[in-house]
Amino acid sequence: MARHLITSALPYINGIKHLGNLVGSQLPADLFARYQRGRGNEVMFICATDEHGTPAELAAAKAGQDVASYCAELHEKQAEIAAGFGLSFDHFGRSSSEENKQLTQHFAGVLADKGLIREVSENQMYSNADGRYLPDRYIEGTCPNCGFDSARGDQCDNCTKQLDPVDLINPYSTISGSTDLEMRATKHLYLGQSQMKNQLNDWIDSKGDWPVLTTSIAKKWLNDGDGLQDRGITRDLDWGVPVKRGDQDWDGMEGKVFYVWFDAPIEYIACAQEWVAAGKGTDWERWWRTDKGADDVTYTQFMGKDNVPFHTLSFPSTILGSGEPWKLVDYIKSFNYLNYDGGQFSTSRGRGVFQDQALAILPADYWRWWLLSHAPESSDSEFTWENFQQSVNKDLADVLGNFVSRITKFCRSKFTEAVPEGGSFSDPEQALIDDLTTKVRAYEGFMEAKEVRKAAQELRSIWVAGNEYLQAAAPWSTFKTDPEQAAAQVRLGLNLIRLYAVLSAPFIPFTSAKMLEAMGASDDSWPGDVAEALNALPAGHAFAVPDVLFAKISDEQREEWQEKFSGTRD
Ligand code: B3M
Ligand code: ZN
Repeated sequence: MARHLITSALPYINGIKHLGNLVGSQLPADLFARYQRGRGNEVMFICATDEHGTPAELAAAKAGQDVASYCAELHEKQAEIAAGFGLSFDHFGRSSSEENKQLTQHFAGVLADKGLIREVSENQMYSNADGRYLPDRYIEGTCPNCGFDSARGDQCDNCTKQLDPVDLINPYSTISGSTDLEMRATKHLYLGQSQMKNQLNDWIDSKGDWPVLTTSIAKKWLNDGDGLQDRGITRDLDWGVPVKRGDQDWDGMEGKVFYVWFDAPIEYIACAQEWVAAGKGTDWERWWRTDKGADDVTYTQFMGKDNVPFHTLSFPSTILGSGEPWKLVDYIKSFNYLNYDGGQFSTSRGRGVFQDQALAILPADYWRWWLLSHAPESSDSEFTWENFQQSVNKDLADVLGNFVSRITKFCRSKFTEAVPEGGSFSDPEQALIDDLTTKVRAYEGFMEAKEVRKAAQELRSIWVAGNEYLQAAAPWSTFKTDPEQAAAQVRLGLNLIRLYAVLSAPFIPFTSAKMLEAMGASDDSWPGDVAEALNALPAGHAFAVPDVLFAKISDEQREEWQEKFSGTRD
């Protein structure tokens, strides 16, 4: 049994996310986790809310709440929505946990001992109007790299370059809008990423199978210009992990906290400790410590492209630099952006569909299927209501839903609500089994390779093959002349429903469970031999006709939603 550690990028705590955030990390990670569990492998699937830094402080201030209670509330909300989408985390933790605080301080201490953290006296942007320093998102301006005019103090969302507030051209405070800023001397800690450059470069070169999107971004920041820069890992903020060297105070660092991007990836590890503390497991080290059994773990990370520099350069600097036997990531799957109906999703302008709104209008599987089958892998992709309607109506309602309803209803009307007996398989059935065998093996290949769109296409073609078989075999005609043969055809059809439920579970888990339940199938094991899997429900096995699995989206609904989500969030 293989062991898979799987992490999704940690969603910021600052509000309910839109669908782009879902498809960029959590959903494909869930697909992979469900697939690996389905294959009988052992999985640890981790996610958490990313609760520190300026995003949290700014959002809490806007909501008029103190940061801690804002985070606690939003964590619960995000957890509820994640459950609504069927995200099967083994634990959904919080980066503000005690575990993460201690582990972050531990790493800082070890890195300092190794000479990888240095103290820097520097000038930081201070806002006279706001009476405070302006780190990260408290400041915006023009990107010195690409000219984008609302680059943030810590990163440009347009070109992904990691920035420092002092790099910005024409900077202004995002609190007050004030441009009355001045440089003030303060002391900060820097992570010596530049010393790690060769090691990181060799490591990334050894990952020939990684998506080009991942390696190209990593290589760009490793080699462009002056090469990899050291990063400031402390901030003049109140909210965050207090700067300490292990459990020792750090001279001159009183009142400062670690930068959110220093502690957030460490939460991947701390979350496994939280999983133990929550009584869900007993041994987190066998997932994370190579000296405690994690050397045979395969670790896969999922994230949007803007998160790649932090996962290919910064976090590995922490892990490798510590010299301790922590598990390093084996594969980084990154995604482009999902756009919305001719523009970008916009949280601030309420443009696009937010996760809670999506669940309020349609069941999770409709969204899961569309999002995954249109995952922005090789380029950005776009959500349009027309495309969504078409995909739901065709793939889910016409192809899969219709297959299930037709065969179960036909059996009930001509036989009984039990798998019919008699007849035998001949050439068309064998041809279908051969075809499905090829397709199932291809599907597995795409799933192993984390090729999300290709896997969806292959799954759809598996559904189509069953439909085409049924159309050609036409048991409703056969029944009139040869009821025995019709019985064999229907028996195969009913078994296909069970097989489809098993294969489709990673994409549409809720529907898959309904299908298995209707078929009275207790065996949901992954198909080895397809012919054998199509004999799992023997003659006489009772089933029930399920309710409609997928309702079609009407033109009126589509228009209504198009209008509703065009601009303002209520
Ligand atoms: N919270 C950024 C984001 O949500 C950040 C990811 C952290 S992963 C350790 O896109
Ligand atoms: Zn830029």
